[in-house]
Amino acid sequence: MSERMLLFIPAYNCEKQIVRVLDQLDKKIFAYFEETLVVNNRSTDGTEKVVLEYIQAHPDKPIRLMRNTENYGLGGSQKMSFHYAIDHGYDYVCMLHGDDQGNIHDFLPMLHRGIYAKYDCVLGARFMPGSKLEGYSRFRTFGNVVYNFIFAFVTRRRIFDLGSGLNMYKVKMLKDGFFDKFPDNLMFNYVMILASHYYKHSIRFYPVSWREDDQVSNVKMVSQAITVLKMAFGYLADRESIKKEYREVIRESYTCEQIRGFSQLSEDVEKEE
Ligand SMILES: Nc1nc2c(ncn2[C@@H]2O[C@H](COP(=O)(O)OP(=O)(O)O)[C@@H](O)[C@H]2O)c(=O)[nH]1
Ligand SMILES: [Mg+2]
Repeated sequence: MSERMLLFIPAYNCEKQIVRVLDQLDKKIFAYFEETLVVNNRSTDGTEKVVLEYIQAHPDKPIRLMRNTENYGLGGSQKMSFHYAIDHGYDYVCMLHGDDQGNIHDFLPMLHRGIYAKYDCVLGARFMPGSKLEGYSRFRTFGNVVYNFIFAFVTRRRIFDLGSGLNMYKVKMLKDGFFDKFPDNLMFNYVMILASHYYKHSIRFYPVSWREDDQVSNVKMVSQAITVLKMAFGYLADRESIKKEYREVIRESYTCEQIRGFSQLSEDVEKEE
């Protein structure tokens, strides 16, 4: 494998779903991804315990369990993982949410065809021809489509999702840390879309499936909708605002500790391929 790819799974209080996500990871997936980081964002449930047990029961899977030094939010967990990818010499970094709403296999045709190589990022899209939604209310879908249009107006390009849980980024594009001051919460990806306009990143939306069954969404719909709208129009009024401090808590760095690695044996096998 000449291109090195990292998969990371942000996980926060998803003890019921995380095992199903790890079960998605099979030989086809590991043919592309050298290692998978499960990033436990200081869950208060049994997330860490079930992941630990899973790694012990599946020594053949190159899965590493990490724990953030503090709860960094979803945006902060992405920053931590992006920097891990940069520091460890990866070429691509892919995120898959830990609550089993998406499916990494949706990206296989994209990986197989090498589409990722032609863009700075490939963003999983839930609201695009070819996407599949399960358990999403019409109201929620409608709200998302309206917001996609607003962001399309602001960024002057078609937008099919503001932040699904399955995205792939070229590490080269992340190296200067342009995202370090972006929000640490669930709004991180919205600002990433605005930034792609400012920094002229090339984006490819790719249709994915997304389901909601036993997951609890933490998106506080109304308050978040208003904040997001302010961000979009704030950027429209002043594009330099993309460089401002978006966080509530300012941090120097985003760090984690390893709770459990994978066996040397599987690491050696990986290297030989
Ligand atoms: N809400 C929340 N999710 C986090 C955090 N850290 C990691 N995550 C993970 O981020 C993903 C998205 O969160 P979720 O609340 O499901 O948002 P949504 O699916 O985008 O509506 C889930 O897989 C969580 O496990 C955090 O601090 N807060
Ligand atoms: Mg979710």
